[in-house]
Order: sequence, then C-alpha cells, then structure tokens
Amino acid sequence: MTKPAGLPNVTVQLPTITIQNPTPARPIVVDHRPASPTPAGPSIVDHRVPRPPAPISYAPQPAGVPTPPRPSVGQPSAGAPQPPNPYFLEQESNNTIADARANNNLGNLSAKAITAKGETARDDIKDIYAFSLDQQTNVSFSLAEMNQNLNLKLMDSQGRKVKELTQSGTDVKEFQKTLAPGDYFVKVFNGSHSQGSSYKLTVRDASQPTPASAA
Ligand SMILES: [Ca+2]
Repeated sequence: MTKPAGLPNVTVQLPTITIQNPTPARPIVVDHRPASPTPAGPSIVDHRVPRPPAPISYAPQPAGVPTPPRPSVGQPSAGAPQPPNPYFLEQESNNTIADARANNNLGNLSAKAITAKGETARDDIKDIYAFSLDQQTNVSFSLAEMNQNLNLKLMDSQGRKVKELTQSGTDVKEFQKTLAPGDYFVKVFNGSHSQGSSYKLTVRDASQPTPASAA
C-alpha cells in the first residue's frame, strides 16, 4: 500500500506473541492402589482357572519304533518311569470277537510289531485279540512262554478260521501269513488237558523286528 503524503510515520509496536505449543495432554493415570495404609479389606479372589491335572506323558518313541496301544491297567502309575517298550497286557473281557474288538484290541499292525502277555485258566479258557491292517501285510504270529499247552488260531473279521496251530506241548507256536487289509482276530486257547497258562503272544508285520523289551 502506498503511504499518503504528509502523514507521519507511525510505528506500531506489535506485542510480541509467543505461540506456545500446547502442552500435550498427559495420559490420565488412575491410581488404583488403595489408600495407604492398605485396609484389611476383602480377601483376594483368585480368578485364575485351576490347572487340570498334568496329562500322563509317555517317553517319546524314536522314529520307526512301533508304539503299542497302552493298556488301561497293569501299567505303572502316572509319574513312574515308563519302560521303553511296554508290552500289551491282555484285557478282559475278551472271550468273544465283539469283546476283543472293544477291550483287547492291538490296533493297526501294518508296519508295526506288538507283544501281548496274558493268561488263560480253567475257567477262562481263551483270550481273543483284535487287530487290523491298513494294507496287505505279511504278518508273523508267535505264541511262546507257555507252561501248559495253548493253541493259536487266526480268524478273519467274521470270526472264520484262517489258520490254526494245535500241536500239543509248550514249544513256541508260530507262523506267517500274508493278509489283505481288514480286521482280524487271533485267539489263544487252552489245548486239550490244559488247565491254562500264561503266555507271550507277538503279532508283527514280518518286516519289523520283534519288540526289543519283549524279545
Ligand atoms: Ca479270556
């Protein structure tokens, strides 16, 4: 703007204005601590969810070592050292194929091996075990450690005989059979004049070694 002639020079002293950055709002800190001293108030309620009992942990098996099904009884209690290859302990009742499937089942034995231990008696003349194969498998059966004669019978999913060994005596009874995928049953039963006996039954994919601890 052009100053008109004759007007005095006027110096206008402007006030110094300092623009301050507004102080940032401090976060509001709420002190939840009770006023000191701490009153003897209500007891602290622990809302944490109670821990469930620690699950039973089994020692991990090295790769390639079959893990047999764990029987529900006859094993060391939780926390006790676990044997490296516990055998399957016969589970009653197992005198029918239905009971064997439900109670005395060795599981899938393709590419696996398992040893079971059991005992027959005068009033419990047979023990039936269920197992399954998920592929064609050459299966090895071995019945050993008898003190009286026991017989061995392999049956298909309908309970029909596939193979049976009934020679007398307490020598090991064993055979191999190539079986199609499916469900099978193996029966251990008292031979003639036998009062029953403890025994060791090993059922394994013939390509697998006998379980080490049960050899
Ligand atoms: Ca039985």
